[in-house]
Amino acid sequence: MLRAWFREGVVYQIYPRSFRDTDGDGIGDLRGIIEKIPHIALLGATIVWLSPVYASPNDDNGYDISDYRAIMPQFGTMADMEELIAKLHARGIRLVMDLVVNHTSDEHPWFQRSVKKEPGWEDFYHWSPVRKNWTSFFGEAAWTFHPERKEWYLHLFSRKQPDLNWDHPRVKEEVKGILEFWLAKGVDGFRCDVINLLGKADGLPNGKKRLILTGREHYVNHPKVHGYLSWLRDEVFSKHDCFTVGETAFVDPKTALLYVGEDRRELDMLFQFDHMAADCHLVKWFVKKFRPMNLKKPLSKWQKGLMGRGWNTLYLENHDQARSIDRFADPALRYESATMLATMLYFQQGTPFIYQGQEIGMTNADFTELGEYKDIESHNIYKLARRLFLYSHKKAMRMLKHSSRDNARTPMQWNAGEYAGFSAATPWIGVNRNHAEVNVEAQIDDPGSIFAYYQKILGLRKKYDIIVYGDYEDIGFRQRRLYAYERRLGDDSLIVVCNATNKPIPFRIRRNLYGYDLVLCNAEGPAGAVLKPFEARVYLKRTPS
Ligand code: TEU
Repeated sequence: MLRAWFREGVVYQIYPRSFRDTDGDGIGDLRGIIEKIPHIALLGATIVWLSPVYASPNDDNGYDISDYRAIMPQFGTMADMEELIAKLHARGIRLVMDLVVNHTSDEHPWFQRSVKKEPGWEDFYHWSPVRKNWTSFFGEAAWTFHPERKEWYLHLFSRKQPDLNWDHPRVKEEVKGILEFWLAKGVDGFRCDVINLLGKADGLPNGKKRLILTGREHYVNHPKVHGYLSWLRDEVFSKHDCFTVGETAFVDPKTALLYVGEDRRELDMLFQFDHMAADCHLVKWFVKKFRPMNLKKPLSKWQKGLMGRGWNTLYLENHDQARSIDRFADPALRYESATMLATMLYFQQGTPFIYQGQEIGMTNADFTELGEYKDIESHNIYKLARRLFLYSHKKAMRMLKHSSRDNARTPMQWNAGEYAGFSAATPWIGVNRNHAEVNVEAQIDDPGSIFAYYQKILGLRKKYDIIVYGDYEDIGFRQRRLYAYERRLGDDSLIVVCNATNKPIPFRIRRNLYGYDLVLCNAEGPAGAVLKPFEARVYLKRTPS
C-alpha cells in the first residue's frame, strides 16, 4: 500500500452544533472549535472532519444545504472558517469538510428554479407526474407532491432534502465549482455523504415492496455512480493533495473495491455499515442482543476483504450512531469498556475515526421525554412505530433510547460545570447528567483516564509502521469472548488480545509470546493467565533492523 498522510493520520469528527458554544446562543460554533484546537492536538488527531457548517434551514441539522459557499450564521462567519483552517494547519492538522451533494435543501435557489421550471433547471432534481412507491431513510414516503409545480419530487431523506439529478450535466459542474471553492480555501478533503446513492435508474421505476426502503434497488450502488465519481476524481480530486472518504451503506468488500480499489481510486476509503448491525436486525431500530462475535465477524471480513487492495476506515461512533460503550460493552464499566473497544479497533488496518466525546467515554443521552429528542429521523420513526407497528409510547421511547442519533448529539462534556462547559446558555439539546464525572477536565491530567489511553494508542500508531501498514490475521477466532488478532510487517509482529466481555476469561492464545514486549494494557497489575473483564493487551515483537 502506498504511504499517504490520510492512511497514517487519525481523524477527529466534530459535530459543530454540539461541540462548543462561544456566543451564548446554546448552539456550538466555529470559534468554539478554534478555542478547542489544543484539545484536538493534545489527543494526537491529525485530521478534523467537520459535519456540515454551510447555510442551512437545519431540517436535518445542516445536511440540508441552501448555500454551499456560505457559513450557517448560527455557526459564525466565513472569516471564522478561514481562521479555523489557518489555525488547524498551523498545528499540522488537516481539515475535511462534509460534502452533501446527493441532495440539497428545498430552500436552495436551484430547487426554487426547478420548481418554477426555469429553462435548464426543469430536471435539475428528480420529478415525476405520478407518485412512485419509494420510501425514505426517515420512515416516510420518498416522493412528495409539490403544490406549485404540481408534480412529485424525490427525497430519499426528509421532504426538505430533494435529490439532485446527477444525469443533468450541470449538476457535476456545479459540484466541481463547490469543491474548487473549498479547496482554494485550503480544505484538505471531503467526507462524501451517502455518495453511493447518487445514481438513480432511468425512468425512476416503482420498487419491489419492502419493509425498509422500498425502491432501493433503483439507486443503491447504481452503476452510474462510478461515472460521476471518476469524473470528479479526474476533474478535481486528482489535481489536489486531497483525501476523500465515502459514506456508503449497503456495500460489501467486493462492491467497496469498485469505489476504493487501488485500480479505481474513485474514493480513498469508505464507511461501511456491516459492524453497525452488531446489535440490530438490518436497521438500528430493530434491536437484537449484542454478542462480541457480531462485531468480530464483520470487522475481520473487512480487514481481509480489503487487505492489499483497498483501505478501511476504523469507526464505532459518529453523529448518526448511538454511543459504542452502551451498544458494544458495559456503561457500568466505562473505563474498561472504552479502552477495550479502542484497543480492539484502532490497532487494525485502516484510518481511525474518533467521534467527539468518544475519547472521554461519553455515553448515550439520558432523555426520558419525547420532547428532549430533536432529530427529525427519531421523531419520524417514533410516529411510524406508534402508527404502523402499534408500539406503546413506552416501547417506542425504548427504541429511541437505544438507537436515536441524538445519543451522539448531546453537548460535548468539557467540565463538571453547568451545561458541561459547552455553553453559558441553555443548549439546543439536553446535556447528559453524567457530565459531572464524565468530562475532559476530569481526565486531561489523569494518566489513568480514557483520554490518556487514547493518547497512548495514537502515540503508538505514530511510532510503529506495523500498526498502519501491517497485514491482519485473526487469532482464536472461534473463542467467542476473545477478540484477538496479529498484524505482521516484515519480521515484526504485533498481537492484540481483548476480553470482549464483562467476565474474566483464561488468557489462551496459540502463539508463542517469547520475545514480545507488552506495549499497552488497560488493566492494572501483572498481565497474567486470566484476562480481566474487558481487559485488552498489545504485544510487540520487533526484529532489530
Ligand atoms: O446519513 C446517511 C444515512 O443513511 C443515515 O440516515 C444513517 O445511515 C442512519 O441514520 C443510521 O441509522 C447521512 C448523514 O450522516 C446523516 O446525518 C444525514 O441525515 C443523511 O445522510 C442525509 O444527508
